[in-house]
Amino acid sequence: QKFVLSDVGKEEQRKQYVASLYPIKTSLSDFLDCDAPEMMKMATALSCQFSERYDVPPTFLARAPGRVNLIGEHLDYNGLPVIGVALRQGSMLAGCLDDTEVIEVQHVRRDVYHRGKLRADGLRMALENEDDRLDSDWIQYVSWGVKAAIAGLPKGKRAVSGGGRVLISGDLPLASGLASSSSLVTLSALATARLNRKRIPKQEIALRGAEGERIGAGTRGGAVDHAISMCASKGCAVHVSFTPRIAVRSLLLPKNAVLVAVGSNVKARKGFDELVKQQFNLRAAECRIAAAILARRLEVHLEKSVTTPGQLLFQAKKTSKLQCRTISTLREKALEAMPISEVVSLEDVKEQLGVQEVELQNRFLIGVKAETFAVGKRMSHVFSEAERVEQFFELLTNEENDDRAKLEGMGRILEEGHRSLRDYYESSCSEVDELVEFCLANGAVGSRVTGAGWGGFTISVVPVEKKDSFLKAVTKRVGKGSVIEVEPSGGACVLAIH
Ligand code: NG1
Ligand code: MG
Repeated sequence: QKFVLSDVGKEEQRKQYVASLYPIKTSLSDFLDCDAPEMMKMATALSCQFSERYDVPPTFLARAPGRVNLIGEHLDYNGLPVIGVALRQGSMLAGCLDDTEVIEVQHVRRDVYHRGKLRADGLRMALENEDDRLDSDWIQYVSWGVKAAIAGLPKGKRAVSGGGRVLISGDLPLASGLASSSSLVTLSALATARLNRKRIPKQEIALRGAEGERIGAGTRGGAVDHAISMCASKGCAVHVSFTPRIAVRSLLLPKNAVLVAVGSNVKARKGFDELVKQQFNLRAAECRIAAAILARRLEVHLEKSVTTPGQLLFQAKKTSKLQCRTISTLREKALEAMPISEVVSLEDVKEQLGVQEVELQNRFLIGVKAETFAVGKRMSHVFSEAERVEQFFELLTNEENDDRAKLEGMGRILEEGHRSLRDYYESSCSEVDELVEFCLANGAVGSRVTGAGWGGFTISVVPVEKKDSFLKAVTKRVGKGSVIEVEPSGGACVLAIH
């Protein structure tokens, strides 16, 4: 037989495509990515409860992990890379398909969560009259995931109805910066693909989930939570970049370092707490405004649709006059063009960008109500944080660094990251700052606020020999439920049950 190069190309492409699809596992330990008895118990209990509640056994399980960001905080929606780790903790679901066009949704904690029904396209149906003290907000997250997935499913005649029953459980602390909301949205999108008997790429689910959450919750966040949840590899940290398109790389962590997430017990419920949502969205608006002003000052052309610092860097690299190949040179140029102390008013923005009220509202503010914008401080965080992501990546991938150097380097980078979030991005709070100090005083080589902030969790790097004493000290301070020893999990997947 003749050797045809294009066939090899096609076969390679096909293999790559298959590898990009969300995985379907056939054994429980593969599905869970571990043999931990408590995880096995959780999955088995979920499956049993499903059978009890619905009188039929589930035909599949699905799980989507939460994540903890190591570095690159508030960079995803700014179009710049983030490094994080998928957690063993996350959201899990048991489901079965039927030939209706309705999805019945229940949570294992029926003492806390209302049950509900969604149309197969994600539209919410009227709640059944149950105890109205139960939380019904949570079903929104499910509906955003379903809607997002449906919008992304391959077009064409749908032969099946997409309906079924699902029972959901989870073991992530809520509203704490560990992506509890995104893991539920991602899980729901994944389950929707399954209910519709469709295999779609992991990254597609991640992007759809992020979009669904942005539209649904009204928070102007990015896709890092969903990307890590879908694309992580077991035992590894994940580097996610967004410009020009989403790309994921796995990184090995040094064996002498233990990562511990410690909660402040201050909740920041972005999706439903208007004050936190405004703060979060204000930061995103400040960054859009800053990127657009900087683009003008540095004479870099930005598309109207993407005014992010990430896009600024991408375009700056292509602008030969600027000689700006790296994030460090861009940072220097940005500092010259926009001092840290610079604050602009609404009038300044209009004047400097030459925009009218309508464009200002629709392109930059997007629902944010504010009079002034601390553009200098925000850019100081964004560019220095982007440099820290590069340093972190280099630290972990350069073979010349031994584990000791890696441990110490990670610690230093986390510490600098915290100072930047506290002083320049102003997304921490006093309880979290005190907790960071406490972690450092009890053996961590680096510690910082993680996730969106204004409360929630911290992440610490602890030398393995100090692990026990560190865990003891933090558990005494915040309680067992707020301490997570990070065990890097693989990404979301489905378990087919026959
Ligand atoms: P958390 O705090 O886990 O909800 C949020 C955003 C992320 C990212 C981080 C800050 C959403 C769904 N999540 O995460 O995209 O911007 O804050 O780094 O908006
Ligand atoms: Mg969230």
